[in-house]
Amino acid sequence: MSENDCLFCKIVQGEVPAEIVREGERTVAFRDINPQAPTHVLVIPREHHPDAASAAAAGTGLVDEVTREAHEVAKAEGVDGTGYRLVFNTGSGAGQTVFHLHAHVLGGRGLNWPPG
Ligand code: D5M
Repeated sequence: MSENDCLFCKIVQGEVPAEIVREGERTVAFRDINPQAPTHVLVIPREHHPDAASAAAAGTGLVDEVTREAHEVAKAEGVDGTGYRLVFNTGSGAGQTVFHLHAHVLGGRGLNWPPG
């Protein structure tokens, strides 16, 4: 999918509404539309990268920043103490449906392992 018709680029640009919980210079965090846990927030870079691997390959520290922002979200949501899950679905076989890098921050309930 190109940047032009990327759903999460449209959220960054304010063209698609989202419940934004945190904004950084290079990142935006918003609640998942289909929450799988009491806390389910997506952290994305403003810049378009299809997945975490391609963002990491760019070598600009963006994946680190997404991860730091995810921890700030977990703290703000009060789930850092009990623990939270940070998920980068990568590839359609792993369940990735939106091809703009996003970290799922999941918490607020017991989380099983292995995931489904
Ligand atoms: O995760 C993609 C996630 O994106 C999935 O959990 C639903 C969520 N989603 C899809 N559209 C929206 C909008 N408009 N707002 C908020 N959240 C959204 P993946 O890892 O690609 O399966």
